[in-house]
Order: sequence, then structure tokens, then C-alpha cells
Amino acid sequence: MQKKWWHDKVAYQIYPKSFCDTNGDGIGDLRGIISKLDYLKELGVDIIWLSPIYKSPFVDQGYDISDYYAIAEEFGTMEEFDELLAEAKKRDMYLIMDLVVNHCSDKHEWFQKALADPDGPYADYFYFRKGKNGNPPSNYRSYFGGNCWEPVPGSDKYYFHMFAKEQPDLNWENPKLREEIYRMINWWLDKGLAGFRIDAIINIKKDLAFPDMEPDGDDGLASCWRMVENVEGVDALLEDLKNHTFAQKDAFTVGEVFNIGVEDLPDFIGENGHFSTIFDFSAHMLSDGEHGWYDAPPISFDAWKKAITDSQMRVQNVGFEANIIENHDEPRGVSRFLPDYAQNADGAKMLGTVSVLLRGIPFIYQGQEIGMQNARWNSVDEFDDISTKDQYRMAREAGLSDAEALAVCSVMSRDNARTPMQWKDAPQAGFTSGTPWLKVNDNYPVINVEKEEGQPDSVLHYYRKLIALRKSGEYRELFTYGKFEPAYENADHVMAYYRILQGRRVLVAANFGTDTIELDWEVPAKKVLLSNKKRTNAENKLILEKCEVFVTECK
Ligand code: TEU
Ligand code: CA
Repeated sequence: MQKKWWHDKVAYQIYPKSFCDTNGDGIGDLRGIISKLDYLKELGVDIIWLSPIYKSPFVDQGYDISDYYAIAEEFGTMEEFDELLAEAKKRDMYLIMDLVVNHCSDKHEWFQKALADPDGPYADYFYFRKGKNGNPPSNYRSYFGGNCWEPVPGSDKYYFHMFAKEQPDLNWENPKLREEIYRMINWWLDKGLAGFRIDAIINIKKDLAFPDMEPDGDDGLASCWRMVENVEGVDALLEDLKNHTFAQKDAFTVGEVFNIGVEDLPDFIGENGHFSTIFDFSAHMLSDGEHGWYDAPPISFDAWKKAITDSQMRVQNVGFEANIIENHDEPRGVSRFLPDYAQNADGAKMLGTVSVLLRGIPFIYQGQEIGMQNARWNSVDEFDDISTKDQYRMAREAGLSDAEALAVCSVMSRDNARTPMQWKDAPQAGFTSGTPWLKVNDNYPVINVEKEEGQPDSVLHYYRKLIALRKSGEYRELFTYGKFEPAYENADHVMAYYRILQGRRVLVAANFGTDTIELDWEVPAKKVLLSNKKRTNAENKLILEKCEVFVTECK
């Protein structure tokens, strides 16, 4: 396998709106990120992914871009962006941005020109179609609810949007549109970006006939992503994108791609794949309900363990995937994947160890490194997220009470990951001197950076040791290129695996159960590398206490 500069790096996702506010408007900003670069450097971060900071009406929190060449004034200026880029480079850190090109904002000038002339050239930057007998062109439901087709005012046409109606899909069949997108990407790469996280990119290829599909809900509509899953031809578009941009500048790209079959993996992340890597969402897909969050199945430990193991075994002979516990679209991992007795610092350390030491690029989401958890939500009115509000609506339409629907959304809402970063035990957790755009989690007096700096056994100190181990001179190659091999597969509540390289073998083992377990060594311990308990292991047995995680080199 040809070695790449990013193979042994550790990445960190910043959700700028909730990271650090320096001008008291309650909104995180670029100056706030600059002020925390040393904190990220000390954590061991190499690559920083910024969720969108482009000009936007913020209908979908910046994933609705109205000017790809401008920084949203809420976050700061282009000069401050250039300063952030320079400051990151000074610290040998790489910056990647979010590339949102399946759609743009309805306030983008392209779309405004299309509305002004639905038969003109800009209408072909989008999907404008005539309706059928006074109805929308097809019966697709958007990710955020409602029909994917919105009437074009003053015309007999509709426009297509897989997400909110304020996010019209861009027509990638149009070479002029593609050329505009490629120019923009290269403009940002020429500024010095190391690459991109690429949003919802599998959706750019549509079935241009937009055929009606078998309804899958009481609203008589069908989930729009089913149309995308069945259509051929996305590879050609992704190759065209790569060859006109990323490939020319050796950019690092991580695709937000769901449901890639094992037979497609080489095309996506192989030696000459469409992307450098894609996220492993296999554990997150376990909560995909038949209709939505309200009928999402609980995630069992065994299903979670199997998802990760199968993913590692499937990918390791093809390329690398990006491993996550959580991101801005998911609830906090500690609250989602762990039983009540483990939703604490030990649980955070177990999840972090299992994830960061896997084969692939670890992506840590802001706050994961201090063990941040889901917030407590008292009313649906407290949520900001359009997806959460739509899921609440669906739950109520399915007959759930307000309390039941609120409970479901409290577990799954994306806002759980978007409450402000908890810096200290001070008003608004030190995130802002003003009123935060979204409430702070009320557990900030206990879970915050400053407090954990002062606690040697805190999640924060543990993450620093964990990342240092992964990048250490002695083990860097093994954790980057070493083979993944499941360990103790039949031991209840135990998630364990080996990383093996040139005869060296490291065991990662975590006991997610409540009982102390004793297992015969498959390969005896040689040197304990990391543990969240003070115990030393017995010579002849692997012993793991409740919520104990342990990394050891083996003989
Ligand atoms: O998400 C794409 C996506 O399909 C899933 O994340 C899911 O539909 C979404 O989280 C709704 O619950 C990307 C971004 O990560 C997400 O924040 C944006 O809302 C979406 O695209 C539209 O840009
Ligand atoms: Ca601010």
C-alpha cells in the first residue's frame, strides 16, 4: 500500500457555532478557534475539520450555503480565516473544510436567478420540473419531512430538494454547474486548505426520470434516499469531481457516504478511490428506524461490537475509513452507546480507546475528549434543529404523546452534539460572555476542560495519553498499518481486538459489563500501555473490572 501523509494523523471536528465565542454574541467564531489551537495541539490533533463557516441563512446551521466564497459574518472575516489557517500551519496542523455541494441555499444568487427565470440557464443549475396533473413531479419525502418538490412561484414548475426546501439540489448533470463547483474547490485549495469533508455527496446522482416509488409512510410519500440508492452512475461524477480538483493537489478528502456495499469500497477508498477515506457509520446506522427516531431500535452491545468488527475486517484489505464515536448529526456517544452505569468518565475512556486505536483515521468530535454527554431537554421548543422538529412531528403523527416524542428526540437529537463546548465552571461554561445561541448542558460544572485539567485521572488527560500512545514513535506504525484481529469474541460484554504488525501484537480490551471478568490470556501480556484503572494484570489471566479498559503489548 502506498503510504500517504494523512494515514497516521488524528483529526478533530469543530462545530464552529458552539466551540468558542469571543465577542459576546453567543455564537462561536473564528477568533475563538484561533484562541484554542494550543489546546488542540496539546490534545494531539493533526487535522481540524471545520463544519461550514460560509455565508448562510443558517436554516440548516450552515449546511445551506448562500456564498461559497464568503465567510459568514457571524463567524468572522476572510482575514480571520487566513489568520486561522496560518496559525494552524505554524503548529503543523492541517485544516479541512466542509464541502456542501449536493445543494446550496435558496438565497444563493444562482437560485435567485433561477427563480427569476425558470426557463433560463440558471434553472438548469437545479432540478426544475413541471408537475403532474397539478401535483408534484414525484412522491418523494425529504430528509427533513414533506415533499421533495417545492412549487416555483409564478410558474407551473417545481424545484427538487432532498433536504429542506431552503436547500435546492444542484444539478450535477450540468457541466456548467460542475465547472463552477470545481473552480470554487480549487480556489479554497489554492488558499492552503489540506482538503475537505464532503457532505451528502452520494446524493448528487439522481434518477432523472424521478419515478414515483412505493410509499413507505402514512403521508403517501417515499424516502428520497431510496431513489439515490438505486441509481447508477455516481462513480463517473465522483471521478470527474476528483480529477478536476482533489487529485491535482493531493488533497485529503473524507466522504460522508452511507451504505457503501463491500463491492463498491475499492472505488471509494481504494488506491485510486474517489476519496482518501469515508466515515464508518456502521454503528450509527444501527439506530435507523423503519420510519424515524420514534421507532429506532435500541442498540445492543453485541450489535455495536459486531458492526465495528465487521467494518474493520471489511475495510482493512481495501483502504482506510474514518472512525468516529459521534459528530454534529449524532447524539453524544457516551449517552447513546453505553448503559446507564457506564455513562460516566470510565465509559468515555472505554469508548475513546476502542475507537481511537482502531485501524483507520480517528475523528474526535469537539467535547468528546472531555466526556460530554446528551443534554436534558424540557420541551420540544428548546430544540433548534430542523431535523429534530421534523422527527418530533412524525412521532406525534404516529400517535406518541408529547412526553413520549420529547423523550425520543431527547435521546437522538442532533442538538445534543451542538450544545456549547464546556470550557470551565463559569456562566455559560465559559463558552460565551453573552447568551448562547443554544443552551449549555447543565452538567457543565462537572464536565469542563478547566476542571479536567486539574484532575490527573480525567477524561481529558486520558485522551491526551491515548492519542500520544497512538502517535508514539514505538507504536505509530502498528496503530496506523497494523492488522485488526478480533479478540475474546465470545466473552460477554467484552470488546477486544489486536493490532498486529511485523510480529508485534497489542491487545485493546474493554469490559462494558458490570462483573469483573477473568479470561485466559490468548497471548500473555508483556507491557501495559494504557489503562483507566490502577490495577496491574495477573501474570496468568486477563482480568477486567467493570468499565475497565486496558491496552497491553503481548508477548
Ligand atoms: O447529513 C447528511 C445526512 O444524510 C444525514 O446526516 C441525515 O440526513 C441528517 O443528519 C438528518 O438527520 C449532512 C450533514 O452532516 C447534515 O448536518 C446536514 O443537515 C445535511 O447533510 C444537509 O446538508
Ligand atoms: Ca461570536
